Amino acid sequence: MLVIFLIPSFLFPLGDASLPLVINTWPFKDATAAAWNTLQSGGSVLDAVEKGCAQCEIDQCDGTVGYGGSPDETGETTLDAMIMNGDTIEVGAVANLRRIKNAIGVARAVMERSEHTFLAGESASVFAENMGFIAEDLTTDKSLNIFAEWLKGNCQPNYRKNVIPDPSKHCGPYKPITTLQQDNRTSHINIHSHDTIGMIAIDQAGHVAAATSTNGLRHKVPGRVGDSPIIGAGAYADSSAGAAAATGDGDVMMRFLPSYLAVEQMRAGADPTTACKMAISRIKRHYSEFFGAIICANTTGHYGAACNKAPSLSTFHYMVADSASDTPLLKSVNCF
Ligand code: SD4
Repeated sequence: MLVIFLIPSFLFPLGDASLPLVINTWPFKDATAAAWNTLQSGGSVLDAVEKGCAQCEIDQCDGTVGYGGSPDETGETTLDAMIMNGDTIEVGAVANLRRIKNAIGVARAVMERSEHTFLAGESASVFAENMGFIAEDLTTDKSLNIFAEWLKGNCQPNYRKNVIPDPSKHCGPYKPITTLQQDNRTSHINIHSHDTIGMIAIDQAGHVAAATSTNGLRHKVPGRVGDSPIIGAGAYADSSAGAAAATGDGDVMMRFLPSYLAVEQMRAGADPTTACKMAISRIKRHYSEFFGAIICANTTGHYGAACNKAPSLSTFHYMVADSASDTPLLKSVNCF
């Protein structure tokens, strides 16, 4: 039985520095434990982040990772995932993956069994099936129910604009209107409808890896890809600097490559908390109310996190396991 202790991060402005280290977004403690146990039993940092994210795919963490969550406009669940080796800067990513539950496993297969970096859509699923992943229906009673309720509520909320019929009142099919209206994007995203797992592992020798896995955004337009599988947006890892992983409104966040920015700030000497804050601040300049958070860790095992204070996010929770704790600890940071 895992015990979780809540420790406010202001008590440790730089975080504890203790390697090895596992850190992940949101209070997904079983994922942290899976990654930590993998490291403890001799697995690599890549194995650790893969196992950690895979645990969330099995557990359907908050319904926002793995099968049976976030049905799109047609009711289908599709998955995005990415894994990055900070030693070699190799990456494997999949987006809009259909029918395969183990998206992070497929991302790793893209990295290790092809010369490519990123596969998307139906063809990514065919690749996965050829690599031995089992094709299954990702729909569950829960996702069917979410979809049915959404249809009953006139397809609200949705992510359409500049179309007829008026998407704020009606379901599609939609057609474009000729004159584009002012973009007054209202975020339909909040702590309940939207999160993802982003994970970093660093071993004693300073090898760094990062990974993400998500089922994206509830009621997304089919084909939509979030920030999670985008290299430098959802996560980034470089064993000469550190790693970062982001969570939140991917449609906005991917425009700023926040994970890459944070890693480069750490390379330039910023401590992880400062690097995380700089990445959030960059987005805030343009989208003051965006929903999002980021975790950062450097190669000495210092870590931090930051989040944007938004109507639905005032405190961000994340998990840490390191040799000082030897068990997953729940951490929190106040958003700014
Ligand atoms: C996305 N950022 O698809 C991802 C997943 C998520 O919090 O929910 N992040 O936008």
